[in-house]
Amino acid sequence: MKYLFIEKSDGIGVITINRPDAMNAMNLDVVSELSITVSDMIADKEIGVIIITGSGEKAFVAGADIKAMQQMNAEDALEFGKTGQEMTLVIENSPKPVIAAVNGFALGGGCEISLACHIRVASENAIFGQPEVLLGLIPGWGGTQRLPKIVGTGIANELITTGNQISAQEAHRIGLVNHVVTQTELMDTCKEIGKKILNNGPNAIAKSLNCIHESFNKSIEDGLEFEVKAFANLFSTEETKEGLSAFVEKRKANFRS
Ligand code: CO8
Repeated sequence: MKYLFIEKSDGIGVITINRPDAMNAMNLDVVSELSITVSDMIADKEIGVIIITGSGEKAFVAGADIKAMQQMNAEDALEFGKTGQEMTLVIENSPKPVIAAVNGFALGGGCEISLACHIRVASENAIFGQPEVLLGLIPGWGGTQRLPKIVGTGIANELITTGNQISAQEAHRIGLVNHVVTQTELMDTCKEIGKKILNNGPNAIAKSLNCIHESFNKSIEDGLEFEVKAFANLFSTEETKEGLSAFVEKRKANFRS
């Protein structure tokens, strides 16, 4: 991969977006590489958790590539927008938790990549924002759809229409990120979360994420029905038998050998 560093160890895959001369901004090539790499990690039996971060100490991803967009017509923009949206769906629909390790600017498309991740952890210097309106644009990789679900409509309305950039602490206050840590602690914190997840049943994790995701599309009755079917289905898996037996036998469950 030209724009990504890929590292796999102890069940955790780390994808580092590396385009240092452009603050890790995403052109079509970077978008495609990220989609392919997340898909590969989803298919990789050795990987149970995925972390996405940016290289360097200044930027997670400073957005979609503005210089590339300056050259686009409406048709190009539709393709760029759709390809980016597909990338966010690959991340969001991953049955393996995807953690955003936000190490600096997460603006526009960069913020939107983090929104598609299941868990966001920020370093103290991280800055979040949807500044598209400053460019005469709107968020095009899911910002108008996912941000209100995460922080509420009123806050999303203000962030998107003002284009305000907010600190990691403010992002934490409004529930946009789960934790704020120093930059040196960032990757270890994400890996610690990843290790805790890896102790648990992979089917149960995947079904939990799926049920949470479906809660946005269903009435409470339909969502509960979806949940209880997923719950019951687990009882025919070896994983659930192992988890329940391990408790009764007073031993640690072994889900991943
Ligand atoms: N695209 C392209 N190049 C970028 C981008 C970007 N998003 N961000 C930074 N760069 C480049 C700069 O142009 C500069 O390059 P050069 O040295 O060749 O001039 C280099 O990175 C370093 O940047 P700065 O000198 O500006 O660094 P600063 O530390 O002064 O500032 C900032 C850092 C604050 C991050 C600043 O670069 C900035 O404001 N960047 C733009 C942020 C932004 O507006 N992002 C949103 C873009 S729009 C978007 O993401 C839409 C997503 C949906 C797409 C849907 C498709 C249809």
